[in-house]
Amino acid sequence: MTMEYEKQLENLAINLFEIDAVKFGEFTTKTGLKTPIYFDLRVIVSYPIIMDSISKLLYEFAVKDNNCDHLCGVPYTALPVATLLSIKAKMPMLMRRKESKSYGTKKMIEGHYKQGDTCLIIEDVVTSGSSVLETINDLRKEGLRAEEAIVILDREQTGRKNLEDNNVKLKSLFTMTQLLKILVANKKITEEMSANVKSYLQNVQAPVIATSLQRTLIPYEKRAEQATNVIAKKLFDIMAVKKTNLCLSVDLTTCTQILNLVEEVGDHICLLKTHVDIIEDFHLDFTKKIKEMAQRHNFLILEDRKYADIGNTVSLQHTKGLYKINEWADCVTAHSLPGEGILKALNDQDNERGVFLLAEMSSEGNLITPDYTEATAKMAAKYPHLITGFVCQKRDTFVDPGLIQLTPGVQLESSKDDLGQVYNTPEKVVLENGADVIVVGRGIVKAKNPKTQALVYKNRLWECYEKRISTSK
Ligand code: 5IU
Repeated sequence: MTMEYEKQLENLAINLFEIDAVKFGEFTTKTGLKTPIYFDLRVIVSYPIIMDSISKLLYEFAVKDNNCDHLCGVPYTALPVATLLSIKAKMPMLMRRKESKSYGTKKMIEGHYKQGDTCLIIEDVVTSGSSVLETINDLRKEGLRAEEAIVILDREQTGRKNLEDNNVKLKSLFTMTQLLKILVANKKITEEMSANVKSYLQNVQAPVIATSLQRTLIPYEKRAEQATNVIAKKLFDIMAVKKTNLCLSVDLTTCTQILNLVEEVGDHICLLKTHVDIIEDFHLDFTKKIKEMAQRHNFLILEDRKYADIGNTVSLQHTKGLYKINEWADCVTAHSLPGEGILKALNDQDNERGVFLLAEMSSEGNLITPDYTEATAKMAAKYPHLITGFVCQKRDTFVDPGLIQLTPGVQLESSKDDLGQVYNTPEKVVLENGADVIVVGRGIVKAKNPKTQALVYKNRLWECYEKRISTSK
């Protein structure tokens, strides 16, 4: 860095002190903690010359040579700063809404962008990194890549680590240590005050934020120990023992076809997913046979029933009629749409059972919004003993390592079907999107040799998982 730059940085530190953007003394934080230092960078909007110097310094320091497609300020303080940088760097800006949306499909991110675009984050002060992560999570939900953040000041209280854990690199104009040094050298604060602030910051570290990325770096056998639902625990154990995260979606229409295929591939799967209502010659004897196979080959059974009615009806659908699903399925899928009643109906205390709640779908044009996904995760959190995990497409859906991400829409041969299904590769769903158990249907069922193909999927998916957990070592 040039002398000129250093000088400007020093001037900025002094200016921030003089306008009371940084204050020393005894303050009480929002959470009731006493602190000897307090930042309020919101006041900078009243000082256009300081705004100008902040944006010039940030531009020189981190924006000029950055190749991101967009930049986005964390609301609110950083918004005007981001605007100035966007104009200076001719880098298009995105805006994230802070308020929760009041109606359906209103977007959280404003501006024009496409999936896979990169976005640089601008923030004023980082303490734990949680505000930066909130903005990043919303951007990631929209398919944007946000892996770099620049801030005016890093308080050096775990923010950097929390961001790194979420695959975000942090650059700061000042660290707290640098800021204190400048202020002491310019006789704005005493040595004692500086030492006082440093010891405070060392003792009061911001909490480490549990993240959805961390969950995906933990091996299945460890996650089994953290599972509350018995079926999640069993499934994690089976995956670790059999070294497979493959779920076969056996969408065939006669009992014999299903039983023959499962006999062939049973050793390669951890979970068998059925649609019992598509079987033309269904009889309860079939469920006995499939259960016997599940025991022999050590896999669990998921009836992909996608319950979506009021609790009372779901309770009847689950226990009565032709299929008696509650008697043989280890777990079922359900929509969160009708509300909690559906979970109350499925909350069978007497048996070891689980529910995968639908938080997202793989099909083109489905109406699920990021808000719906978030509300689904919140609803699940109230039934920890019942919920095995989520059927979803993206890692950000949940944080708890004891839950399982079940992801359908995987095929090696094609990228979609004629009826709206969208396929991804094993690499994409496991490494990028955080899938734990991966559903493959026609990729295996319609293959010339399903047994060989099941092995191909099993090996490729497991390699992806091993690669994923190895990045944490
Ligand atoms: N399935 C999806 N996408 C979803 C949900 C379920 O494909 O979002 I929720 C089911 C449908 C089918 C299986 O039974 O997973 C995928 O089969 P194919 O791999 O043949 O597309």
